[in-house]
Amino acid sequence: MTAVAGAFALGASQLQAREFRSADVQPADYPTVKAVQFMSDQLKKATDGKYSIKVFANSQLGSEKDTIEQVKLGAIDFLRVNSGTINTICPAMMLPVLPFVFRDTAHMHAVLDGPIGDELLADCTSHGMVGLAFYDSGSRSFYTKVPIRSMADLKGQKIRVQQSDVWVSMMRMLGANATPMPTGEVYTGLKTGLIDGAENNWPTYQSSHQYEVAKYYTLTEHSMAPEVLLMSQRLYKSFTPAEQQAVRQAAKDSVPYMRKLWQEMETSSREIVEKSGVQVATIDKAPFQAAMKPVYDQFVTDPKLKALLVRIQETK
Ligand code: BDP
Repeated sequence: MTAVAGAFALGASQLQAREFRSADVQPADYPTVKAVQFMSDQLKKATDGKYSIKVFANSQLGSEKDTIEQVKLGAIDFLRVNSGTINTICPAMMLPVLPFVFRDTAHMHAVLDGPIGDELLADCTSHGMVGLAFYDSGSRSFYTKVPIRSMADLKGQKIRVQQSDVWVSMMRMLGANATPMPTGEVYTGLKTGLIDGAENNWPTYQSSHQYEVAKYYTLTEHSMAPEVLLMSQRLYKSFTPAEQQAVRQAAKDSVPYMRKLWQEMETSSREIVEKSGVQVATIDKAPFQAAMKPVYDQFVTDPKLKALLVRIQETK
């Protein structure tokens, strides 16, 4: 009798089993993609096989801008995106993008792992999404076809940026010409000369092969814009409270896993790039910090955001 009941229960849950779709612009072996696959395994265990997630890597479901719209509508279930693009929808997400806002990785983790991180994620809730977790993305530096020895060398350079006003403004403040475009188009843009340079972390620079076409990497480390994992609010609302808890937990559990992969890839990507003959240069960051500072007053005007910014800066 028990065995029959058990078998029936299994059949019922199999009937209901659902595989959700998650979008990512990065390639299949990138830490963000692997982390969401890890999360899927956790979720599957926690829901007795009912729910799992399939990650569509490599911009298969569209650019970040497009997939943000789709997750808002509920057409895509999950989305791993960068704070640099999602801030066009959830304004609080602009704060972790701001130039030199984090002193270092430890400061960033202290902010994002605590209540401030939860408040930043919650800002997406009123926009049809539920923010689940932050993932690391290291720091972003410029890479160009010509050496950048001082800030003046960026003047007039066509620099690709993420599709967001705050990035366009930051480039203007440095004297560069901002060219917003989806990440999937940057390699070709560099190769054809549509743009002169871009800025990103080691793993993106390497895995996208951009290092083969823009061979001067200058360590400005001007932004630590983290990655964000979101889901459609419509889907979230269709879950029972226990399922909502399970999905949040699975997302949180994937964070340490992601961080380990991230550290490994930062090192290996840098090695690959340096071995290929890319010229890596350090530079005095102070002029960059000073030139980009007005972006704070320009974009952080809402009193709530201002208060959050102060809390970020005061976090030990
Ligand atoms: C990478 C992020 C990716 C962004 C990309 C960009 O992982 O999500 O799309 O930067 O610059 O670091 O657009």
